[in-house]
Amino acid sequence: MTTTTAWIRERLPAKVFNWESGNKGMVSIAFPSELFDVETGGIPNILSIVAGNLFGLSELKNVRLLDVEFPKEILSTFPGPKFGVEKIREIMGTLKDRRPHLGTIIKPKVGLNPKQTAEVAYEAALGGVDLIKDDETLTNQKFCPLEERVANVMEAIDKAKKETGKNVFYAVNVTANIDQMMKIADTAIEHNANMLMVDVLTAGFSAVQMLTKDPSIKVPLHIHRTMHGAITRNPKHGIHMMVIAKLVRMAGGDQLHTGTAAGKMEKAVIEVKRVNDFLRSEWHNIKNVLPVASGGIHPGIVPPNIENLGRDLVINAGGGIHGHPTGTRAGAKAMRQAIDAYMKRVPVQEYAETHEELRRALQVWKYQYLTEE
Ligand code: CAP
Ligand code: MG
Repeated sequence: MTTTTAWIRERLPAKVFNWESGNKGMVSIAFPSELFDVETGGIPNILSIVAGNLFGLSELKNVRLLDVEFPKEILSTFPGPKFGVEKIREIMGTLKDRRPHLGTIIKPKVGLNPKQTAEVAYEAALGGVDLIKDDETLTNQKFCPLEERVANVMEAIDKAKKETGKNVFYAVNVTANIDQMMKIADTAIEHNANMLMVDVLTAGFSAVQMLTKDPSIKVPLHIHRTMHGAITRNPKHGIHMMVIAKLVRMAGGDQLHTGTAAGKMEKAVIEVKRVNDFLRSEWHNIKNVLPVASGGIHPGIVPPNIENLGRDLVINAGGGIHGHPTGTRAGAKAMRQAIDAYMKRVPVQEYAETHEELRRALQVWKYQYLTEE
């Protein structure tokens, strides 16, 4: 090409430094750090470079980005989580027993008004959940304006705390157009929101980083990965969840959906474990992240999820709580009882004999043995 220069030819090309032709064409590529603009371009620039046009090249029948490794000087420019697992456990008072946290998604996903949402939240809080979250599709719709919703739900959580003495997080979904997001996040914080949620793949990694970097945001960030299936699901083509997990950790997510060991969503349990182990591991002084298992979970499949995915985990249930025959509060209690049964190493069916809510739940949702595979 006539327009290129000696400097460009010398300094900028990426280099293949390992090619396992036998191994399905596993290739390792080194990109010179000069290629990146981490200060302003950040994660969007990184993705455009390492995960950009190659997926559309007709020469490549299939290509999958399995992992990325960053040098310290690039990682040190990213904020990382403000809280991490230990601080979140400290707030919830679970540092000692280290049981999994129980989360619930307000269901139905959309359609409830702020008052109705708060009533469901109140019941879930009295049932013993640690986290209540908006669903990924609920933001600031007219039938449930965010400002009113946050005010009502935080009031309900405070009322429940007077009865139980227990803290409960409410992850408010502030996913929005980027020029609106900070204003919406500030509104939520003004109404005492104690956690914010972002749909990272639809809003963008830099949206998460913007919230992390803002000194007025002093609450943990719950990261939902809706749309990830379009990118992560095909084992031959796309981007592995490990890449998304690393970028979310760099951008400052404190909790991240990573999949289940038993549930309704497509999964490769070994891969979910690997991603969870990374999120909880030491990584260049970047705080760790609490993985979230979610999707079709009910009390009958709590044991295989904890057994496979560990105790530093949020077990999240929407239908598995609000679908309980005697309502949300009983649904939450049944999930807590299933977690307690596991922590005490008692089979849930046996534990159900002396715990009514769990017994009713197991009549609706079948118990599943510890390991699926
Ligand atoms: C689960 C959920 C979550 C999924 C996301 C849903 O509800 O609220 O968004 O778990 O999947 O809308 O389906 P249920 P993942 O508990 O009622 O199934 O965590 O795999 O990203
Ligand atoms: Mg959802």
